[in-house]
This record gives sequence, C-alpha cells and structure tokens, in this order.
Amino acid sequence: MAEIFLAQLLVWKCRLVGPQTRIFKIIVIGDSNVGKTCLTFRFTGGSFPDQTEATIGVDFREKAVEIEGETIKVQVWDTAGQERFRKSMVEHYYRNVHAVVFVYDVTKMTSFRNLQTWIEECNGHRVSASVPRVLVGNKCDLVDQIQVSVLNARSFADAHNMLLFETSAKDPRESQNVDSIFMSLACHLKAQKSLLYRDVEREDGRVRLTQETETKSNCPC
Ligand SMILES: Nc1nc2c(ncn2[C@@H]2O[C@H](COP(=O)(O)OP(=O)(O)OP(=O)(O)O)[C@@H](O)[C@H]2O)c(=O)[nH]1
Ligand SMILES: [Mg+2]
Repeated sequence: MAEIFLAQLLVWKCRLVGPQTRIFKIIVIGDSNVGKTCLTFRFTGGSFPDQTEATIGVDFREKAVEIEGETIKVQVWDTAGQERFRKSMVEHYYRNVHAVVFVYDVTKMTSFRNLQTWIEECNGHRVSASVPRVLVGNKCDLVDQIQVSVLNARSFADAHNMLLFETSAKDPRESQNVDSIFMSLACHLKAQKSLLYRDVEREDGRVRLTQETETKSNCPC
C-alpha cells in the first residue's frame, strides 16, 4: 500500500516539475527527536514549526533553488527515527538517493553514539561511497545542555569523510547555517554529475524513475 502511494507521488512530482528539472533526493536520518523534521521545515519553509509529532514513514518537502542559473529541486525526505514507523519504508529511503544527512542532538549523547548504527543501515542498503554524506549536530541553542563536544563530533565526521555542521533549527539566527547544509550538498551534486530523472517507466504494473548520469564540473561552490 505504502509502495503504491509512494509511486503515485513520484509520478505526480515528475509531471509537475517537467522532464527538464533536475531533482536531488536528499534523505535526513537519525534518532527520533533530534530535530529532523524541524530542520527540513527550516530549510524548505524558512520557519521553525510550533509543534511537531513523530514522523510516520516519511514526509517529503521540496525547495527549488537556483545554482549557476539552473533551477534545481531539492527534494528532502524527512524520515522517521522511530523503528516502528520506519519498518516498511527503509528500502524507499535509500533508493536512488543522491545525498545523506545524518543528524544527532548535541544535548543527547545517545543520539551521537547511535550514528554508527545509522551509518551501518545506510551502508547496508548499498549506498555508493560517491554519495555525499554530511553530519549535523542540532539544538545548538541549548548551550547549557551540550553533551557532545565539537572536537568529538569533528573527529567522528573526519573519520567518516563527512562535513560537520552544528546548528539549530529553532534559532532564526542559524537559519542561514541550516540552508548551507542543503545548499552545499546541492552544489556538490551539481558539480559532481548531472542527475536527470527522465521518464517514468512501468514494469509489471510497477512504477519507477530512471536516472541518467554524466560527469560535469562547473559549480563554483
Ligand atoms: N531547542 C531546540 N529544540 C528543537 C530543535 N529542533 C527541534 N527541536 C525540538 O525537538 C523535538 C523533536 O523535533 P522533531 O523535528 O519532531 O524530531 P525528529 O527528529 O523529526 O523526530 P522523529 O520524527 O520522531 O524521527 C521537538 O519538540 C522540537 O521542537 C532545535 O534546534 N532547538
Ligand atoms: Mg520527524
């Protein structure tokens, strides 16, 4: 049921943006309550939601950004952190993913320790080493509750070849920093290759998107 819904949604999005608009699919992963939904709200809508509930399955949010004169759709997949709400969706999260954002809560050491498990899940779904990954420490506004030091986080990020961002989805002064998480990935992807969802194919009643890849390197970011 969830698969059919997802396929229909992708067909709809494909028609809406037309065949020439490139879409970068970025998934946001991490423990429940670290602020994944708030970060994606902040990037796509420019605000911090008054209230959030645990994400069930996945929520899609999209933002059109312009890079070097090209409009690109950054499609953010805000995933569920709770195991019971992810079960049947995990395959969909990682399919044709272009970049991965791992989020932990700077005020919760367990969310930082659990990053290893999230990385293993990601690797277990055969996400290529060329897919860029970034690490985000969220809730930096809670300065007197910080449990994960920048040094600790940086050494983890370095060990896993990831860029580190420390930010707050809540603090409006940090909104540019939140934007730069997704914009740096979009710039990187644009420079790395051209990913163009060309068409929607039907095979045995199933719908899938095809993807064309070519090398390109002209992004100044
Ligand atoms: N102080 C502070 N609170 C935050 C921040 N980001 C999120 N929160 C709060 O943290 C709680 C959880 O935020 P969500 O964005 O729903 O967390 P999530 O990671 O999406 O959780 P799941 O959907 O269950 O995986 C909410 O009460 C938010 O208001 C932040 O930057 N600072
Ligand atoms: Mg959520």
